[in-house]
Amino acid sequence: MAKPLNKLVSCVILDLDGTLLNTDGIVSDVLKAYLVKHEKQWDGRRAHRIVGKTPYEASAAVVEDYELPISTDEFISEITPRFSEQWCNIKAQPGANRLINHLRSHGVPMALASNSPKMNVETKISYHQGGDEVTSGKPSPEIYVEVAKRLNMNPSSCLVIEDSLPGVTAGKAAGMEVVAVPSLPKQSHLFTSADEVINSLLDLQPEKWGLPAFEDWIESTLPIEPWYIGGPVIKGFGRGSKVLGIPTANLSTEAYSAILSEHPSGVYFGWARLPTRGVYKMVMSIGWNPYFNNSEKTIEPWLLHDFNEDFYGEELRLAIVGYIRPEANFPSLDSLVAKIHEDRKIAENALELPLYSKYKEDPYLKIS
Ligand code: ADP
Ligand code: RBF
Ligand code: MG
Repeated sequence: MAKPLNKLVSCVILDLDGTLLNTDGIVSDVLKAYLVKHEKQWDGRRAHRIVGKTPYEASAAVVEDYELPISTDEFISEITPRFSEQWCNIKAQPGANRLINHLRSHGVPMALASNSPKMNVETKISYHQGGDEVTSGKPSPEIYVEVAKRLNMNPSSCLVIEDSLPGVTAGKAAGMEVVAVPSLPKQSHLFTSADEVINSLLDLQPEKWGLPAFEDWIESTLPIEPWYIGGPVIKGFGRGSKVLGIPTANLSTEAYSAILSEHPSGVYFGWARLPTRGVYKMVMSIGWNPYFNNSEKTIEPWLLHDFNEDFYGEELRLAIVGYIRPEANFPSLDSLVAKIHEDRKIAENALELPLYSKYKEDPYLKIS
């Protein structure tokens, strides 16, 4: 069956918290610390109860979920100063600045639609915005209807980008096209009402909606600001990746939870260094390996070299310089393996380009 074409749009409305801004980490850090005061423990599995809600609704949910012996208003007055201290540490989601610059440079009208008016002010992003003047938060379509009015656009000409379920519901109820970018892991199956679900803003294809395509992909790769991780090679799942001809020298994710939460799961490439052996091309997956449905994130670099032996315990350093694709599920192990070999070719070729090859000399790979 041919995939139906998406509706063509002429403007984009972006959710702020969780979509353009990586707020989840700060929210969970603040709540984790605060709950200790009440001798309660933060439960990451309940994070979905607060995502996409107004500050008041989210607070009410926390008071209820953790059976706190205070009112929602008391909770808000205690938690607000703790959040205010942290707002300065909020980072943009990967791809957020790229998307905004792309839309702006092509003159695509855009707007923000946040549930949290305070954050709009403090982040000083000067676009059209709603949130401060609507009476009901998402999932009510009100905020999206209001923003479309201010943009002078028909709702059907608007593309909404949202990370939360209430936000997606609001966008659809407003009669808009909606792309979901779930900010919490393993939630994509819940977003059935969205017109498309993507893993991160890096995967957005504006041309699917009649908007200008990104022009920064180079030979099936997306250059990124390099990031670095390293540590001793640990035992993985022992699934016989080696038997498949795809050995992956796993790194521990423990020391890197902060840096990993800043980067979307997916297939990346770059340079790998083993101190006694040298620097090698590398292609890797970071994430939950949807085909195996792991419950933990793994870091699995495949060094593109024949070693003829194991090197468990050796210190491995990675400079990650480009992105290839999101992790995917596959109908068979054969098709997963074929895709990984395709990734290998893409990485091997790309790493010859000066843009990427220069990082072979990166100081991080030289320090002993
Ligand atoms: P595990 O499940 O323990 O990660 P794998 O089957 O993925 O086992 O094999 C990975 C191990 O193979 C690495 O830890 C490393 O010691 C070794 N190895 C040999 N050649 C390579 C290579 N080219 N890339 C990555 N690891 C390799
Ligand atoms: N696992 C997945 O479930 N989905 C993927 O899309 C995926 N892509 C990968 C890409 C590369 C370059 C590598 C090295 C691994 C990838 N894996 C993926 C991880 C794979 O499932 C894991 O290494 C297994 O242990 C292989 O048997
Ligand atoms: Mg491995």
